[in-house]
Amino acid sequence: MATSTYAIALGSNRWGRHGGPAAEIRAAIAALDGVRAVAPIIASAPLGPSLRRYANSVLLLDTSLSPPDMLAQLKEIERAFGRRRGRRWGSRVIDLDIILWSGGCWHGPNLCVPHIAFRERTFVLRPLRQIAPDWRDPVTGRTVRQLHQLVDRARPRD
Ligand code: A4P
Ligand code: MG
Repeated sequence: MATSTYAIALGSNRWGRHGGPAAEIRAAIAALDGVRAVAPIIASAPLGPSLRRYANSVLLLDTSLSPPDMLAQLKEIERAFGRRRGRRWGSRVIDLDIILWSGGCWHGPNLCVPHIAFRERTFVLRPLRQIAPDWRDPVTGRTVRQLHQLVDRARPRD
């Protein structure tokens, strides 16, 4: 089966069974198959109502999984890590989002790729730029490097 590449964003702002947010991120990376690049973990100020700071990273992985199957695997890891369903944007042990897929766009009932909000998020674009600066967003035609420069200019802090 054909292999494709995904960029997956990881976020945590709660302690879990593996330790603090950065430890939870490292454990989630270890739980995934096909990982070929991982950006250094950063600390970021929370976007939204949560008060706790986040640890964030982005990784690239190669797999033959379709986008819905990839999402199912990410949700399974979130469950195994003890993420509770609750308030949207609430504190979480681990949040795993599909940011980009080498196949381009995917629109399903529970899945939209590219991730709808990634172009505005420094905590996604900064790590993503370190591992995939030239990846082109299929919607805007801009590279990750260009998208990062745009948010950085708009909001120099963070
Ligand atoms: N879904 C649709 N498209 C995707 C995709 N590309 N990747 C659906 C993953 N999931 C996708 O997400 C809700 C549903 O979105 C999923 O079941 C899936 O079917 P969720 O992760 O279960 O819920 P959520 O995380 O509460 O909502 P959402 O929209 O993912 O929240 P965000 O936008 O991810 O925001 N601040 C900092 N500094 N760092 C962070 O990491 N994260 C959030 C969460 C807020 N503030 C943050 C951070
Ligand atoms: Mg999410």
